[in-house]
Amino acid sequence: MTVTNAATATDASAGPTFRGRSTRDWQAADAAHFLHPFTDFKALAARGARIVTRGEGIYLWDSEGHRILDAMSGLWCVNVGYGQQPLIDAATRQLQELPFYNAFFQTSTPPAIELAELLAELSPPQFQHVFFASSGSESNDTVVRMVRRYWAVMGQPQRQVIISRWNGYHGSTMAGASLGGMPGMHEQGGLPIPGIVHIDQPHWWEHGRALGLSREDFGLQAAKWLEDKILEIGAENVAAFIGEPVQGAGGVIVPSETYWPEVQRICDRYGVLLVSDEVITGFGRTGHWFGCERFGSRPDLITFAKGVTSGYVPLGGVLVGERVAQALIERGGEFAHGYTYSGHPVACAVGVANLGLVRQLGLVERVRDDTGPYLAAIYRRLQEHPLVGEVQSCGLMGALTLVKDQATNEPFAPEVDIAMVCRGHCFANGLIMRAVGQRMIVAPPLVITRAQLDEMGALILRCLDLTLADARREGWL
Ligand code: PXG
Repeated sequence: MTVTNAATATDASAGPTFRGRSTRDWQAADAAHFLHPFTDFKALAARGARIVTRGEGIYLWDSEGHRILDAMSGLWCVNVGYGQQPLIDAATRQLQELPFYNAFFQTSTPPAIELAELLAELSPPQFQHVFFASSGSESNDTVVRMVRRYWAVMGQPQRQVIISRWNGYHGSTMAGASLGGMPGMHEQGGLPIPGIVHIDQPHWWEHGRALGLSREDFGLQAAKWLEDKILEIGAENVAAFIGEPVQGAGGVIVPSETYWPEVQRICDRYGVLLVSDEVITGFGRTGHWFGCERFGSRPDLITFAKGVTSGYVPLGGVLVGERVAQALIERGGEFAHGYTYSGHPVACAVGVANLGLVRQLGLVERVRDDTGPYLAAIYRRLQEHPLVGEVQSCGLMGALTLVKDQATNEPFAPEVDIAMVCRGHCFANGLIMRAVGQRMIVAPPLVITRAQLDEMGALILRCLDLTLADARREGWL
């Protein structure tokens, strides 16, 4: 399949139209008025955005009629795939019955209550309460407010500092971007805000190999960086540690098995709250309801968003473990925090329908026992490709690192953005895959079948071949 770059089409008016407008027309209006997230506005305006018009299952269609296999589930969120009727029905019914009411004025709505009840049932046993927001970023702002409030209520108000990791991602608000460890984000806006410090990530390929450590020993070493930081700051000043069980936006960094149990031990030892940011790893992505269950930690708080509604409508929140919840309930008085849309009835109704469908289809077990191991096997085969260095997968998240020399794992020269070249081929061949640094990553919808995983694997292989041909032609090898 070939994709026309509509920005270069000579006679776009003769091409297909969507809602009466040509692709060129949609692109012009987009460039004139829509500032896209994480985008170089000028470069996109010159190129023209791809206009995505429809979705069904794991596939998308653009305004030119091309079918695209969405191996990123939208943006790590469309876990049940596109076009699921139970979610559409739940939203429609709720929009008709009660599209909005707030939860501030001593009021509640049935969908918010039902979803809170369901989340308590599906999450690890220490979670009986939830605070709702509308996105992962907002939820992490709630985390910062809540852990500091907890320590104030507990008579230790000096416990303010939150420790997180470089190359972690926790959102784009002031607190979210500060918790995140993306230097490019910190540079824009004077971040991080006070009281947030970072340690290195548990990325063996990046940090452990050079130290000459086995993966297991490196996991312990990476956890030790947390202990060192707690001791440096003084445990009496540390409120919490936050991390993603598997770093998503950072490039699907799967930690060693030794990492999270040791992090748990350290948090326990110093009384530090543990926050598991499960915006990506929640609701089945790792083959477990929550990534913390896969990796053996017992967090005090869990951040969630994305997969709770499969992205059909915005919803996020914080699962609050009983240690924190009981302190806030029994001793906290009013918690001066909340959003207009905390517990939004339409979003919560879709959440209930979505999690019900995940359960009904047995998607968590399917990822754990069937499609997750199947993806791992496909990735093991891709490792034979000459461009591929490290391969990692966990449930339905996968990453391959592109290298110049497979024998030595030598990376490409910094000026060669090899992953972006590969991503370009994916784009042109009807596959959506993300490029992060030198890594190519996937996180397909949890409804993907074995046959569709084969189709995805074949497309990835074709795009790797095309990238290799480019590298040979351009003399990058
Ligand atoms: N925490 C984690 C772990 C995330 O992955 C957020 C918080 C923030 O969620 P909201 O809903 O505020 O975006 C995220 C979001 C990417 C990419 O390029 C990843 C995310 C968002 C946008 C892009 O991989 N993750």
